[in-house]
Amino acid sequence: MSSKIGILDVRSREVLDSRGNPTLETDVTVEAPDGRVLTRSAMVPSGASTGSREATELRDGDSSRYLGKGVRQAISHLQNEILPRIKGMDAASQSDLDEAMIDLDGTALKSRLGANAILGVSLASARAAALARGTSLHQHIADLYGGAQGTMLPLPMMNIVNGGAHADNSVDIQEFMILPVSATSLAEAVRMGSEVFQHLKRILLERKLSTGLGDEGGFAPHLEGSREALDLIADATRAAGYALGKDIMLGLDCAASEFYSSGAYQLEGMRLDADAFCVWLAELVRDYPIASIEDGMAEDDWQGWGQLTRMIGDSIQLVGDDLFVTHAETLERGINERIANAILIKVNQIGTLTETLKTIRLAQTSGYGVVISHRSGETEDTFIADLAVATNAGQIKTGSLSRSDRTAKYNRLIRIEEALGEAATFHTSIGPARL
Ligand code: 2PG
Ligand code: MG
Repeated sequence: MSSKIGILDVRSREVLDSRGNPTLETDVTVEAPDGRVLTRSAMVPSGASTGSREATELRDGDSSRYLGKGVRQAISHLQNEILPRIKGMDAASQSDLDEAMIDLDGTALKSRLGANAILGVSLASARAAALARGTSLHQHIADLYGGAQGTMLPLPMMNIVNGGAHADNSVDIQEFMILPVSATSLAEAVRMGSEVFQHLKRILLERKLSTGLGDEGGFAPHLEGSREALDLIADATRAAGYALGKDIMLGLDCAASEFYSSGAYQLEGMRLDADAFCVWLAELVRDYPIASIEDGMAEDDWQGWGQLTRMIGDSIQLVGDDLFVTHAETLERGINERIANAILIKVNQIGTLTETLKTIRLAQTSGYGVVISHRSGETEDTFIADLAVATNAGQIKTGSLSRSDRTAKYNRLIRIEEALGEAATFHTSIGPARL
């Protein structure tokens, strides 16, 4: 009997993401070594504040359907090119499979076939292979990754106030996150986050501020600026009975590329050069217990990034998202130039599981922190929860404590923690996990 998990078929369809835009749901059917025919699926996420060097999300551009956002071209590439190439390949040989699709595409950013077409196959194949092997997805990915025990539950960074490209409010900073560092388990961290979230809602209501939600399920009221958002979160934390700076730390995603133009950072009515913006951020860190800042500087402002890293990189986590776009070579440049000290990992920024694991490996072996991340356009797919545990990433960013596209990931982590039982550990420090 062969031990191969042969790919029999691939199918894909347009389904809706959390913003109501179409995305791919891709099924991969395999034949297990014992002859069972099994099918598993994956859905592809989509960003709003995207880095300019991200892998290409192929959209039809046909304005008569879904305002041009249809993904039928990507689906037809799957049927006509990807399926004939990978049919019969072994779903357990993830790197061979991913390399075959990368070669077939032949472009740097997967723009010919579409990174969305390729990613769906890559993730669904991993799921099908796990099922055929009779193992959980996180264990299967841990086996692919090698070295990691795959038992560490990540510290969640919960985005409870949404701004920037994720909300139609007056807040320029994109994400205000809480990090429940005194939790002793993932389930407890989720409970703490939920309690702060509910108190925040009550406080917003009392102050006659909107409790409408942004794309990632955080509140999106009109506010004076970042300090008002941080003060509201501080009040909610205290009201929930937690000590800010002890039980709960704060995190930001500035998504600074979104408000950087003509060499200046333009936010909250100010126009700051890189020097002045670094000082502005350093003052926020001085005044609030902020433990992590993502995309504090714009993706093209490597000089500014270097300066920010020198200024506050020893005391807090600085996460590169649009800066590194989950790209190993770009991360390598960052490591060599001492830029940032952590990386955000998004599977659709790079387009295959194999390349994602390679970038995580590079970060971990270089002492950089790893934050596995959702996109603002998500689905009910929970792949990233398994990915975070499998690689002992230590941190995950997957939105607020509301909206099923966000809570699905927390709920999946709760189940993984329960299934791991005594073997489960929980990462409570910010920065690189001990491997
Ligand atoms: C980010 C992400 C996820 P988007 O900037 O980190 O929070 O947003 O998916 O819109 O790029
Ligand atoms: Mg970001």
